[in-house]
Amino acid sequence: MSARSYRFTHAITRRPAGSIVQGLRAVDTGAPSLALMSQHHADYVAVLRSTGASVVELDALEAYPDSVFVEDTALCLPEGAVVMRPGAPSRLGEAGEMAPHLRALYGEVTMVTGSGSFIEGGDILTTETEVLVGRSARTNTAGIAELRGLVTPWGHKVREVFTPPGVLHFKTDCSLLDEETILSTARLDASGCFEGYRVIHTAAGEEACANSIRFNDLVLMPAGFARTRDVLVKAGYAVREIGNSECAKLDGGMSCLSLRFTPSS
Ligand code: CIR
Repeated sequence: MSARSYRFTHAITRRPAGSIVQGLRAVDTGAPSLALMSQHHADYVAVLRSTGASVVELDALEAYPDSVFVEDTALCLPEGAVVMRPGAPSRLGEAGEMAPHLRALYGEVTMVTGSGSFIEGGDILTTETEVLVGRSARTNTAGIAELRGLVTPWGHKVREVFTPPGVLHFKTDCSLLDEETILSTARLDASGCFEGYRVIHTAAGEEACANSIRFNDLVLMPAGFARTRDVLVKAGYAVREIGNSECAKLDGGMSCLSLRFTPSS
């Protein structure tokens, strides 16, 4: 196996904007601190770079409060990138802002364009063998069908699954750990969507750390979830914990903060 689902030469991130205080959130638990979020963001970028990857840090986009969460703007595969159509109206324009940066690094960049198609990168988990896409309040069947049409010619299999009610994105509740292993909340795993994979559950009460990422040799997880961290360390993963208190106020975690890829052209 090539491990192309978690070995990456590149990542794109975007610095948080002052407008982050207006970012979307399911429940208001107070305004995020831009200073602390920026510090956590710098730590995150440093850990990505420590694996040897080249990390592009884009400037903050004040017009889009949630633009630090770049993952939702595109799906990056080895063969090419697909620019998403975010289902959150305030985020729709973010995708177009990302397109030129992807074109600078990729030979092939396509777009989801249908006016009724909505899809956000947070709903997409790419494993070694398939692309799982969760229907959610942000991602609909039309968006998934359009994505399937774009990536099938590149040799990818798209499987439509669903995001549990009340959960923002599919990947809010899961992450890829290696070729065969998924970190998942018990509630998402109960849907049966990971049949055939080895699944490690987040510890009870630690569901908020399911949004972690495997990036080259490291697993980046939000700080503060000791029981799940210990399970991962015991299972042999090299874990790095990153402060996530401010992004968590906006329902964001480790995956949202980067696009991770190895362009093949
Ligand atoms: C939003 O609601 O769109 C942002 N506040 C959080 C986006 C998190 N993105 C992700 O999980 N991929």
